[in-house]
Amino acid sequence: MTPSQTPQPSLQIDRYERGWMIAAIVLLATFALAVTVAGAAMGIQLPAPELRVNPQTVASEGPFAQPGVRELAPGRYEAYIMSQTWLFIPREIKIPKGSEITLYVTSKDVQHGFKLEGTNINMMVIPGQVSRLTFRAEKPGTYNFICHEYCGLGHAAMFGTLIVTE
Ligand SMILES: [Cu+2]
Repeated sequence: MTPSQTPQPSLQIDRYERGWMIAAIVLLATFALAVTVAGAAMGIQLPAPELRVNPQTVASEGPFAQPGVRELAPGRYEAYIMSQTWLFIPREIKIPKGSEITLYVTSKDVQHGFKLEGTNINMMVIPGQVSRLTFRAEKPGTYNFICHEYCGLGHAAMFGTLIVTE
């Protein structure tokens, strides 16, 4: 018998190892399913980098030169929000209940964050990039948006308010 003809033992996997391998595969499949359901059925979106801007000129040219809310159509709004140490411009946004607002946020200095409290609107604000998410205002009320990325001494005071009116 030459070495190549030696019968190969079949692959033996320990019972516990097999169990953990199956558990890991089931877990991955569950996560993939959860992400698919969240994206397709529950409208959960990833904050996408919308476009690139020059942080040195973003405050003086383009849509962020006049930050604020614009009405695109009845019930459809967009807001351009400028983040800088340590405030959001504009500080207050007002939209009626039932409308939809697309938020475009950028920073002209350091990295900030944007979280709309009580909702799943949460994104990083990175100089040179514009982050975008869409919020549907279903419940009237006052929602604060806060910076959640430590940006210096005044970070704790960096917030604004989105008011959903009746
Ligand atoms: Cu901050």
